[in-house]
Amino acid sequence: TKKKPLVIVTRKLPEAIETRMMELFDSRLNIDDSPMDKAALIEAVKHADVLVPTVTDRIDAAVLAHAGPNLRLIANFGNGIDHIDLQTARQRGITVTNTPDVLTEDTADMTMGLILSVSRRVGEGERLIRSGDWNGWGPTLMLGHRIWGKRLGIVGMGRIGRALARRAKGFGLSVHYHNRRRVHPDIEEELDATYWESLDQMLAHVDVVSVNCPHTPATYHLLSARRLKLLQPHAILVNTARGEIVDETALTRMLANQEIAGAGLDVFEHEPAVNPKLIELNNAVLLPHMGSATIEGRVDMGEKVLINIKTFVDGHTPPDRVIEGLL
Ligand code: 8YV
Repeated sequence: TKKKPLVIVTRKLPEAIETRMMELFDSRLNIDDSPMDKAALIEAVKHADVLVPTVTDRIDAAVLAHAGPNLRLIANFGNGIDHIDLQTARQRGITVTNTPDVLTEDTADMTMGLILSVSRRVGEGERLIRSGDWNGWGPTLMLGHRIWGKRLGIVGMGRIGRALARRAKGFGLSVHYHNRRRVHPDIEEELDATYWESLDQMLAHVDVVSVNCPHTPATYHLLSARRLKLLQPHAILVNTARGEIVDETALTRMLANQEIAGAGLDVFEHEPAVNPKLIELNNAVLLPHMGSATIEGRVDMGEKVLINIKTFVDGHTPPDRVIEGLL
């Protein structure tokens, strides 16, 4: 029989996935979930046939320079692959896969949760009770803004953007979007979504902005200081995509000066570091990158990883091969 491929997994995955991983492959798991430093990553790419990284592993050209001849597949546990240098991987003949679809709905849920939390001051209300200072109901206590009847502008109408649009419609928001390409008219109609070719114009028009595009060189600081200034003072911004898409320093300044009303952030420019000024702000709801963090979703992601590896080592094109030019 053929020798099983050596699969190195950088983080601890759900138990059911690890069990299957051990059955199928010669798997090296990360039992205590201690993060791999650069030296450990380099060791891993030297020896593995398949590497399973996560968003916390920076697989850049410097790491890939040490890739051994056996490394043929990087099967990412997660959808975003901005932490992997795709060009270098391609040049070295390494296939990259991700885990789309299975985290779409969970991430859209969390995005909706952030929109509600910011506009209805969920974090502030929680803090008031926990501080012990709550004196009881009052007619002007903790007033937020209603979201029904407001305009939502989605930046990036891919899978998560569309799942968010469906939810937003149910909450009575009107849906606007900006995307590199206009989506199919049937989808636009189904989602009741209005296309804005100009991101600038959409930003000036909406009450809520949600960032749902991938982080690529083209979207780095897409929401720049200049663009953020186009937002209306009552607008709120939520980001469940990647911190790098928004100029965090400019956003923080605008929140502090109340130039926009609030922000809900699940992702940050320099994770796990969070701008200390953001932490002091009451009008920011901050979450530790948990947009897709459901028990079910993590298992689904793991199953996707298993299928991608299995298909690849059996000699076929894995279902979730990342195609560089498409991003
Ligand atoms: C994952 C994410 O938890 O999939 C993504 O792009 O940001 C998260 O849903 C993370 O990537 C795991 O690697």
